[in-house]
Amino acid sequence: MKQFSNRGSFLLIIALVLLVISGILVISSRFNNQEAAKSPNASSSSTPSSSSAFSPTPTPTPSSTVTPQNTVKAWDIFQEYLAGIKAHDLDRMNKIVYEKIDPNVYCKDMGLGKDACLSMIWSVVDVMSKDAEKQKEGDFINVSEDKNQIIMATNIFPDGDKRYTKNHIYFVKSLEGNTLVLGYGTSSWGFSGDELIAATKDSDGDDLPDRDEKCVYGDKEQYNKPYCTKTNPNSKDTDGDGWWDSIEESAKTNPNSSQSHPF
Ligand SMILES: [Ca+2]
Ligand SMILES: [Ca+2]
Ligand SMILES: [Ca+2]
Repeated sequence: MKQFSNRGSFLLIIALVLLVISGILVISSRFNNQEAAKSPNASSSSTPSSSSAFSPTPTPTPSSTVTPQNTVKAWDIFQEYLAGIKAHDLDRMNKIVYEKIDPNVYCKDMGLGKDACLSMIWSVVDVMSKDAEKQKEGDFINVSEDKNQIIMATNIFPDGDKRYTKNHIYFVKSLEGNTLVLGYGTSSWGFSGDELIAATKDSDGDDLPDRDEKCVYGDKEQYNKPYCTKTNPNSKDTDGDGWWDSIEESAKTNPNSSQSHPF
């Protein structure tokens, strides 16, 4: 899964490993960058408090909400995913993630055998899950869903010394109607006020800041640039294939090509 944390270098490290691990990590790579500064520890983000939530951007209005095709809530699926990690049960985890992990091929390029590969995978994913386990369903108040995908996100909230954080969980729905975890991540910013508002403005509500879509950044966002998506900041689905820009970016499909999509 993904884990992202600050958009600083620290996450980059974690994200790289995690990305390898699964689609969940994918999300993190995107979220990681918006902060300029040092990287906080990915697992150090505090649980958001709705009472202290600071939302510099309007809460996205859920777009075309539909009844999920299966009766299991997305949040419960995410908890099952975390339980699979906690139990170090790869089969259990793979049943509900978008990007399956096969330890026989996953670490091939690293020259690791199956056992060493699994050990590496769990060591990385455990860090993410420990942070994710602290999250509360009620904090993910920004929910967008349609027939293909679900985005759950918290508001942006103060998180330590001059830092602001937002947590995100992405899901995609398979052709069979199963909801799969695409990624979990944390975005952090090391600045506030007008700079934070400008950096996090999301005109189309696809959970990608305008700046990431337009690839135009402020002075304190030097780490963002590798994550620019070159997508339309006024359309959740730039290529019109039914999959939102942020989902495609996390799933590693091309948000600018209707021929490329998760399913
Ligand atoms: Ca956007
Ligand atoms: Ca967009
Ligand atoms: Ca699309």
